[in-house]
Amino acid sequence: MKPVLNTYNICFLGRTGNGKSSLINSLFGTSLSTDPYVPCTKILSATTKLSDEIEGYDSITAYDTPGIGEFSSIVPYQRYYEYAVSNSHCIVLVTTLDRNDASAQRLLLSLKDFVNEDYSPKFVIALNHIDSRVAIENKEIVVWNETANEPTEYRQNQIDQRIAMLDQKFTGKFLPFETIPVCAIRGYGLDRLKTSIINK
Ligand SMILES: Nc1nc2c(ncn2[C@@H]2O[C@H](COP(=O)(O)OP(=O)(O)OP(=O)(O)O)[C@@H](O)[C@H]2O)c(=O)[nH]1
Ligand SMILES: [Mg+2]
Repeated sequence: MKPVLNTYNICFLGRTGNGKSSLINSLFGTSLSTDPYVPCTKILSATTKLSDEIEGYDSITAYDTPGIGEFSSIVPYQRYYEYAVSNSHCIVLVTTLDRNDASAQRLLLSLKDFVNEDYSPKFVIALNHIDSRVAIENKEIVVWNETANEPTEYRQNQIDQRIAMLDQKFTGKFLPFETIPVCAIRGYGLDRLKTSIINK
């Protein structure tokens, strides 16, 4: 008998360094390579974990993709993106507070025809790196409440503004979505992100 896994597939896309591999590691306990300085993921990887978290599925598969922005065109990795998107029940765009969204918008536009209608896939934007530091006139602003492990009020205002900006930029361009603020390395927002990813 040939065993079959009925697996729920999740594809992570986004600019290099935005934290796709880190988020997968935090969400699913994997050990994918990450790097603070140089583009890290160079091939498509699929990690499958047995799970009864999603009704009707035996496992969860996370597709980690190479980041966009490393080359002036996305052609070198395009086939990976097309394959992962066409096999996914949920597509996660990982972004940051940085306002540079043009490359992600172009990528999603190029992948629209590869969405698998049979899966009625979800689309989620993970707003990562929300603990990134900021200095104004050489004075560092406190953006993270270490005790509560959550953004400070100052940072929460920026997050709210960024979410409104993402609504403007991505609504009607790919699939309906919700944006979840997260911090991969501090474990913030991960339960909410997971719920959004797996709730059909
Ligand atoms: N401060 C902070 N650092 C983060 C966060 N998420 C990821 N990082 C760091 O950012 C760097 C890049 O993260 P990766 O997970 O390698 O990013 P990636 O999107 O997979 O990058 P590519 O594989 O090049 O596409 C690593 O050094 C991570 O430790 C976060 O929320 N906050
Ligand atoms: Mg990576």
